[in-house]
Amino acid sequence: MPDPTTEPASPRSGIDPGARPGPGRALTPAIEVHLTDQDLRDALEADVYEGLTAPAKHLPPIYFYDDRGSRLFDEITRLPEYYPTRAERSILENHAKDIAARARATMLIELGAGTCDKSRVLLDALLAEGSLERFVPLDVSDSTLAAAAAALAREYPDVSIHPVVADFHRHLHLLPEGGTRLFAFLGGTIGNLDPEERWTFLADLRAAMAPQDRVLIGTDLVKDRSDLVHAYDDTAGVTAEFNRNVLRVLNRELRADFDPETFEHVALWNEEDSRIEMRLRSAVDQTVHIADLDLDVTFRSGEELLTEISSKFTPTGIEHELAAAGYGVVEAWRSDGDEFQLTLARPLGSHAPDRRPPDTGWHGNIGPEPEVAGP
Ligand code: AVJ
Repeated sequence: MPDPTTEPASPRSGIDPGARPGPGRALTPAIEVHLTDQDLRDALEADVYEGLTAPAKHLPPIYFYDDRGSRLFDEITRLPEYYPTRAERSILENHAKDIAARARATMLIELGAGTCDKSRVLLDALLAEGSLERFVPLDVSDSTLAAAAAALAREYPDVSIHPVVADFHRHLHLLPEGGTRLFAFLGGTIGNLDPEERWTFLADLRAAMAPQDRVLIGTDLVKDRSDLVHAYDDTAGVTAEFNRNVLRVLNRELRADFDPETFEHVALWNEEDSRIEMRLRSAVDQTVHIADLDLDVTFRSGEELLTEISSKFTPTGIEHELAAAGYGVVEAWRSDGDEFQLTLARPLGSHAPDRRPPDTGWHGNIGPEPEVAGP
């Protein structure tokens, strides 16, 4: 990996940064780019090669989200079975004022902002609090960000909108500094990370934070296992299509020849690691060719490909994991029925913790990848 401190930030839209829209002027915001199309392409090739040649096949969940995948995810958020989005939104709507009063942020930085849907609730509250000057949505997708930023610039003419195309695993130290920042990591996306990845992410963020900065994290909570499984295996089959969509993405981007219909959607609750796992199970013995990687991948009938983990947390676990990464909980808010939690945390101590994860995460030991071999 190149040293990120030497990576140039190139304004992609061609707008002179010196002529950026100030308060009261709603022009198309210039985008700060730390991640190029070539970086994304390199990562895709490396991730897919590594994941599909591993003994227990796996793919990172980020590749679900092309245009079709993003639309399917949007549909998921409206399914009767999928409670997390509604639960998080209800917390935001009920407590945005408290969050804003606690954070008093001049800058809201949203990690994995996507369409910036949820940002508006926080933006409104921080504006009402009278502190907000700037909004920095961060995402890996420049097209999504550009559209969202343009809309926000029109809706919030008094807020400086500063979209950043970057990867929150690598570029946290390159984000705008100064004032009082509120980092928001919503949607339960942190649940896609395993305990070690969470520790690394939290420690990186901690290292980038000033004492007055705060972070707001959305986490799905442990609950009845059948409610959990149904949220990831809906009767309309939308989540199944979303899961299989990653194969369509590989077909298009890497000239692979997956037949998505030969893979069954599997959602299971892994009790030991406290997470939902989505997998694709090959219904037949088959060999898939991935032309751009010059790679043949064989699947035995029944063999499973791990496509996503979605970790579920307990309030104490969240507190412990935050403490291990150098944070103290300021306040936590839960939705009705304790389905979901938003936690506001602050950096503790004068510097970041050791660059080494602790032995235990929010759920005990960091174990190896689960067995996903077929019968
Ligand atoms: C966007 C990662 C929070 O884990 O619940 C929804 C993605 N996957 N249904 C989640 C997802 C299947 C979602 N996150």
